Amino acid sequence: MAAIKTLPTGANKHTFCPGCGHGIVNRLIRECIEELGYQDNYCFALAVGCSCNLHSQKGDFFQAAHGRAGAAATGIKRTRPDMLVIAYQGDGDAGVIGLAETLNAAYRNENLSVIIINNTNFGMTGGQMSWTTMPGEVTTTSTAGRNCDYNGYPQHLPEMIANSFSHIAYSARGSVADVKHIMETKKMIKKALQNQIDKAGYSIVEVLSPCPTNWHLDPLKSCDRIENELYPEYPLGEFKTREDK
Ligand SMILES: Cc1ncc(C[n+]2csc(CCOP(=O)(O)OP(=O)(O)O)c2C)c(N)n1
Ligand code: SF4
Repeated sequence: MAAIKTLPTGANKHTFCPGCGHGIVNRLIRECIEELGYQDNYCFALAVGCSCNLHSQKGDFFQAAHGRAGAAATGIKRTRPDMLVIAYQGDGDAGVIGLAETLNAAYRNENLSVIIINNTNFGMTGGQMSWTTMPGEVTTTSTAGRNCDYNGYPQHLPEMIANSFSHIAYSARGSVADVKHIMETKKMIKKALQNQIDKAGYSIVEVLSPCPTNWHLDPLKSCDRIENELYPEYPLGEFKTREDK
């Protein structure tokens, strides 16, 4: 029997928790890489966090120090401009500890594709509060619920970058909570990669992603939470496109 669909090049059995959105996003990125013909010429600049699980996949990876994937990706891209370079990070890595590197890479309009997983917590280390944690959300470091007057309010990195650096190529937010949004997110990721191929400059895609383990919800209820709680705080869509330039 002929195969009608196979795994994209480099995809391997992953080591994320069951129901985690990281695995879906990884699959989307790999499909896009292959569809764009870059399966033999790409490199991930990997964040510290659950992103590290990408080491279970095949391909080229550079393990950056925590928060430094924006700087590491810059170095790789400047050294190998022919290579498709993807900074793959969590919200804690890109926003909390790595904000300087993230903003400066965008400010310099580095020709990069940055994919950020927003799961509203520091997943790998046990679910601590991140800057994306929702108001009132209970985490291991906000046990009474996030008090925004004391801890600050949720931050919106794609909007922040789109509003601050109008010269970048692309800024968007997607979701992997259901099939429709997974397909829309794939289009966003593909645009971010195509922009890099076209030397259009910096592209960032944040993806709302379930973390069933630290949310203490089953995978389906985690997707419901994204739809019901996260969409009002984190609107989906494109905040900056090449056409706006
Ligand atoms: C310099 C440094 N500080 C802290 C840590 C501990 N640490 C490892 S992963 C992580 C949080 C990652 O959270 P996030 O970026 O949101 O990614 P997720 O795991 O949720 O995908 C932290 C604080 C570290 N490894 N290095
Ligand atoms: S801890 Fe959360 S983000 Fe990390 S692999 Fe598990 S479900 Fe995914």
